[in-house]
Amino acid sequence: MGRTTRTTRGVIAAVTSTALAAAILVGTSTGGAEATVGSDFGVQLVTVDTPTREHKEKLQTLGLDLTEHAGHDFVEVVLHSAADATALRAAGLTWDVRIGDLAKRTAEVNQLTAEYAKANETSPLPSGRTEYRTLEDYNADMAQLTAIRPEIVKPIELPHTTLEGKTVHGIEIGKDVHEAEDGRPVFVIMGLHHAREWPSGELTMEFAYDLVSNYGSDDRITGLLEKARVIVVPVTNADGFEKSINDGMLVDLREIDNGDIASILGTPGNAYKRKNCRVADGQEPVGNECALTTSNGGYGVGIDTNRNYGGLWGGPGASSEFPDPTYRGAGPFSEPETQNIRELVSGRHVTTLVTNHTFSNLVLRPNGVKPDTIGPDGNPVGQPHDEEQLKALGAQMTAQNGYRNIHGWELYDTTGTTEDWSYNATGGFGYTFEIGEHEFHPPYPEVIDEYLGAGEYEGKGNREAFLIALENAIDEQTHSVIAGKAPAGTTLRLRKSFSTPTWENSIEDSIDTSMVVGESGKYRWHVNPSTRPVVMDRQYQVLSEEPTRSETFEGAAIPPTEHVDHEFEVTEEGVDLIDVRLDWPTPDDMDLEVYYTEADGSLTEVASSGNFVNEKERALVQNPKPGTYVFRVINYASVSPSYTVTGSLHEAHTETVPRTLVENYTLSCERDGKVLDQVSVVVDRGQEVKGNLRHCGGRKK
Ligand code: 0X9
Ligand code: ZN
Repeated sequence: MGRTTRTTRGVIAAVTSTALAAAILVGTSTGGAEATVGSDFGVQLVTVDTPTREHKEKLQTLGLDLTEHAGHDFVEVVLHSAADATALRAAGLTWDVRIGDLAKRTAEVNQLTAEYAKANETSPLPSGRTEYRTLEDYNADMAQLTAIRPEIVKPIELPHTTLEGKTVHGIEIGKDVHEAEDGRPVFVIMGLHHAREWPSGELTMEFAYDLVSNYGSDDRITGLLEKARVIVVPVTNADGFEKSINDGMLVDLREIDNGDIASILGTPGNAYKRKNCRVADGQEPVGNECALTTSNGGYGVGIDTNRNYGGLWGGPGASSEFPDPTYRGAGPFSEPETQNIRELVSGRHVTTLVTNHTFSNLVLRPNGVKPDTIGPDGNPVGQPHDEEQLKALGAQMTAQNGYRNIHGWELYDTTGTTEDWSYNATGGFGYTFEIGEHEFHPPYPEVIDEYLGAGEYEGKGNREAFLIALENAIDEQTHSVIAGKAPAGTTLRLRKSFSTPTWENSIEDSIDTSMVVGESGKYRWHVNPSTRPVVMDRQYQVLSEEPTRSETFEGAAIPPTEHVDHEFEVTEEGVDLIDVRLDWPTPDDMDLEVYYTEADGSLTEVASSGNFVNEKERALVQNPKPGTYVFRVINYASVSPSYTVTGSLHEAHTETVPRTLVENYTLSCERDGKVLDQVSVVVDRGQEVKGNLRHCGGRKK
């Protein structure tokens, strides 16, 4: 076994008095395997040593392609060029080359998928596929589903063509899908915001196959499609994906890496492209420019579509520099790919949304930045208003796929992501799935396992997680309902305009939706709440200044790479928090981990340092149960000083940023394009209200 992914942030929402400060200079020790630098530089996967938060912060400033495969003291990074290696070295960071010159091994690894496809005419997937789809395959499959079951499948062309002029396709699935909107809630599932994350499109497409082929024969799926409409957009970034998939199939490193760390990656050219085809701000690619600009592994061009959405656009965790891997673009929604999704989501009541990515086995929910981050309104960003429900649904889904159920920020800070906009602007629940454990696009058999579930998750998997997300979309407890009567055939409209805060400004946003009253003259419209989460009250935690008890341990020098443990007893019940601080006199690298001693004597890590700047090292344990805790002090430096480590018990209290607005929709009835009546409607989550339209005219003749 290689290193495993661990969470570095077990605790949340403690507010420090200082806002984010500048990164502190990291140690400059050298060593570790050096990358081969030369003109024949092959794409590499390296493991960069990040013993402290400062190392991670430094690494984040370098504009490199960081993977999410990261742990407490390492981050896996894709080096696309000799310049990338030079940047790492210049920053004083050390690394091990996990896999060098992956290009050479392309053929070797492609074979795994090819072998599977050869040995198996069909797979157990709903479509029976045995290998990755190309862009043409996706479009053909959507056309096929439309052709096979036209009564429940409607093709959708998203409104904006890509920078290369491609149409982005989707399908809408549901009972009577061709009839006018009848007030049913909408579930949206998407893939391939990031070009190289092939399984994210595969699982999205398989879910569509599953729904379509089981409608009418499977009661659960039939019921779901009677109550909801499902919109499937498997390839949101069609330009980028086309480059990635056409430029070579995968490389499986496990074969190469002696079964050590199972990981990624690398084929030549664009196989590991992440972004879209924007060649420079405001410019569209000419001819084959996007595909040809493979310098820096295809990083030479593009905007990160998952940093380009309007919500807090321009904030932490997104780069302002073209062509960094997380370049946010020239402005919020500057890209056709994000405009497409914006218009899709603003034109319906998308009560639940899933955006698929790869990898790391995670289900991520808002928010994208740490709760103690001071947001553009001058208050801590805090927890999402609907944290309890969002977390509960996340837990239901991760019980199916075995992933971790965490906030986006627990991975790393991001702003301008899909669901951080969609949730905060529309109130619809939104999740990012990071599918798969090891790599951006593994051999195809793993895609099958991720969908259907394997091992202890056999028969569950993401299939079941997606079905639960769809069930949530129809659950009235998690959205709102407007009900009433109006003459059959009347068009009802529900609208609202608002400003969505970006990091330094705001953008004009709106929701504009409609439905047609059915024959009965009664309607029930499943909508998102009228007041957006972003203006609702939200909570954050503040610690008592004085500890209720504290204990300090002093230690002498620790030899390099070794550690010393100190035991700290908690006998009190109901403690809110242990604040553990490690201090030493010189600027060396020391690290701190906190463990709980289980009944059998084994240690479970409950916290580690990493979140707090302007502190030497600090770890917080929330709601600690009584027992013996171990403070582990680790020396990463060649010269280690003496140190002190202090554990303090604190009370914490929850503060609330009050709701700033009560927002309403404007509900109107129209006939032949003429507005007959108009009222304002305020409706909260879980609530049903009457739509009091009185002047919608008599019964239709
Ligand atoms: O960085 C991203 O865009 C996502 N990871 S990926 O490796 N697939 O690129 C994670 C974004 C998750 N964060 C939030 N949605 N808050
Ligand atoms: Zn992604």
